[in-house]
Amino acid sequence: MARDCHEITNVRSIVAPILGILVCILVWCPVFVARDSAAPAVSKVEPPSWWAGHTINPVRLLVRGENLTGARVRSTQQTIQTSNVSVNRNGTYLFVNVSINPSAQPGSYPLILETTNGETTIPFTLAPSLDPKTHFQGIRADDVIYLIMPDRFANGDTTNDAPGDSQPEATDRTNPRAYHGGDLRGIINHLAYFKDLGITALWLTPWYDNWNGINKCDKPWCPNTYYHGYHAIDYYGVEDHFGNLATLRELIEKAHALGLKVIQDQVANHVGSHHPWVTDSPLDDWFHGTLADHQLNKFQNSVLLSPHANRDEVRNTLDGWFNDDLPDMNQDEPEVVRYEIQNALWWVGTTGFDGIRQDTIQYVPRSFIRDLSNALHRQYPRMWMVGEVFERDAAQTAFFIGGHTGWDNIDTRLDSVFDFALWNTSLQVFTDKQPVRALRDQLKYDALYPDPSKVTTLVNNHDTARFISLENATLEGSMMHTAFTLSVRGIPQLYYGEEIAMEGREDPDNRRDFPGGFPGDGRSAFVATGRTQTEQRMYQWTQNWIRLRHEHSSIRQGRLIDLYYDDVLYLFARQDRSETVIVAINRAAQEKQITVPVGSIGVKDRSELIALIGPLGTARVTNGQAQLTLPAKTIVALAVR
Ligand SMILES: [Ca+2]
Ligand SMILES: [Ca+2]
Ligand SMILES: [Ca+2]
Repeated sequence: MARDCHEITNVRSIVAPILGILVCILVWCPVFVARDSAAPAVSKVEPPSWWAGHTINPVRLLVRGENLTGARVRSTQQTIQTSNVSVNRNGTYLFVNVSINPSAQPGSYPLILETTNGETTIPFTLAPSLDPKTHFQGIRADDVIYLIMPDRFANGDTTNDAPGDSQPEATDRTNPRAYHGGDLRGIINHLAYFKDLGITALWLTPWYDNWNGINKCDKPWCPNTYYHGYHAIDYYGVEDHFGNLATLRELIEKAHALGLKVIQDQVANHVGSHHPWVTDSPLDDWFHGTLADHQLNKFQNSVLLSPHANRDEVRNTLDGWFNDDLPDMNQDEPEVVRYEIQNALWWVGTTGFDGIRQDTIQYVPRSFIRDLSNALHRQYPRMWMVGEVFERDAAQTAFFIGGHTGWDNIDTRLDSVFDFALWNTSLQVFTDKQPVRALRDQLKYDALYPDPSKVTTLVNNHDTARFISLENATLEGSMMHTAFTLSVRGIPQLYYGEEIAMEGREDPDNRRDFPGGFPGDGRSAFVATGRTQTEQRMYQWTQNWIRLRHEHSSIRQGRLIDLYYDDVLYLFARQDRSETVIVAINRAAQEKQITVPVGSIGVKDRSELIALIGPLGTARVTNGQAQLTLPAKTIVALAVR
C-alpha cells in the first residue's frame, strides 16, 4: 500500500505531488487505514503446547489469524523467548520461534502478538513430559499388531455419531462410504478382546479431524464421507466422530495398563481437500501446486527406485496430488518440514503412543523420511515407524527401509516397511494360484534387506480384499495364510475381522462393521458364544498361533532356514540360541510323507520332533533325518527336544 502512494506522488510537476498527496489522504489512504486499523486476531496455534528440555528447541509455532501483517511477538516470561517472526502475504499466518529454557516449569505461557492496531494473545503451554519408561515403547518382532478402522469396529458412544455440523445421511450403516458410528470409546470397551486374542499393539487408521460434510458426485458410491480419516482438515485435531484428545489419551493409558501398545497412522504426504490451507495457505509454496494448478500423481512408483529416472517423472510421483484431490505437502520447503516433524513429535509426546504407521511414504522425499526418523529417534529412542510402500516388488520396499544407503546416498533410517511382496505371494499360494515353493522363492529376496526381521508382515489391510473373499479362497487357505504370517520372520500385523474370517471384497466392502460392535447387532463375535462355527474355528486357530509365537523366541527372533520346498510343501526352521521350531506347510488335499534333513540345522540324532500345533505324533531323528506325515491342507509346528 505504501508503494501505491509513492507511485502516485512521483509525478514530475509541481502540482502533481500535492494532488497526489491529496488523493492519498482523501481517497486511498482511508481505505488502507480502515483495513489496517483492524486489530489482530488469533484462531489457531500449532503446536498448542511443547515441552521444556525437548530435543527440538526452539519450537516454531504456526499461528492462524487475521490482520497479522507487521506483527511482533513477545513473551512476558523470562523462561521462554521469541524470535524469527514471519507473516504470509495475506496476513493470515505467522511463524514464530519459541525458545524454551530447559528449567521452565509446565504451565501456561501466553505470548503477546502486537501490530500497530492492537494486540492479542497467542495461547501456548508447556506440558509435563510423560514417563518414557511406560510410553513411546516402540514395536518389535515380539509384538503382534492389530489394525482397526475406528469407525467400523465398535460404537461405544452414540452421542458422537452425528456431530453438530454433519448432515443426517452422513451417518448411515447401510452406506459403506458413510460414517457408521464406531469410535475410540468402542475400542476402549473391547481392550480385553485383544488381550484374549494375544494382540500386543493396536494400529488405528488416522484419528486426525476430517471434514464432516458429504461429497456429492454422479458416481454410484456418492454420497461419501471421510470416515476413513486419511483426509485431514486439522493435523492437531481428533476426529469428532471418534472422540476427543482426552478420550484418545484415556485409550492409550488403558491400553498400556493392559500391556497393549498403540500405533498412530500419520499422513505427512497430503491433507484433505477441505483443509483451510487449500484456500489460504501459510506460504505460497506450502503445497506442490495449487487447487487450480497441480499435477495428478500418476503413481509411476518405480521411478523412485530407479537411478535412471528422469526428473519430470520423479517430480510427478513426489509432487502430484493423490487422486487429483489431496493437496500434496511440499517437503522441499523447510517450513513444511519443520511443521510436519513437530506435528509428528507433538502427537507422540502428548499422548504417549508407541509407534507410527506412515501413509504413502514413497511420495515424500527420502530426505524427509530420514529427517523425520532422526527427529523421532532423537527424542524417543525406542520410537518406531513403519512406512507404507505398497509395492509387490521387494527391491522397492527394501529401498525405503532404513539401515542402508541408497544410490542417492540417503539412509531413510525408517524402522520398518510392510512386506507387501511376501503378503501377495502368500495370498497367491494359499488360494492355489502359485506353487507353495513361491514362498521360499520370495523369501530369498530378503537378501535385499539390511535386516529382514524388521519388516512388517501383514495378513491383510483396509485397502485390500479380505482373504476369504478372494477367488478360490477356503477357510483352510485362510488358516494357512494367517499361520504362515505369524510364523515367518518379521513383525506380524493382523486386520480386524480376519481372525473370524470376515468377508469383504475391495474397499469399502472390506471395511464392514465388526459383529457385535454396534447397538442393535444381533450377535457379538467378541465372545465365543456369539461366533459362528467357522468364526470360532478361525479365532481359535489365530489365537493358538499367536500364543505359539509368544511362547517361542525362535519364532519371534530366530533365523529362518529353508528345509524343503516343492509345489505343495514348504518346511522351514526358526532357530535361535535356545531352541529350534520347525514349521511345515502341506497345501495338498492328501497327507504327505516327508523326510526332513534336520541334521543340516544341527539337530542331533535321537532328538525328537514334538508337535506344538497340529495332529502329529512324535518323530525321532535318525542319520540326520526325521520322517514326518503331514496332514492335508494345513500348517503344523514342531519343537525339537
Ligand atoms: Ca459413536
Ligand atoms: Ca470431523
Ligand atoms: Ca508428495
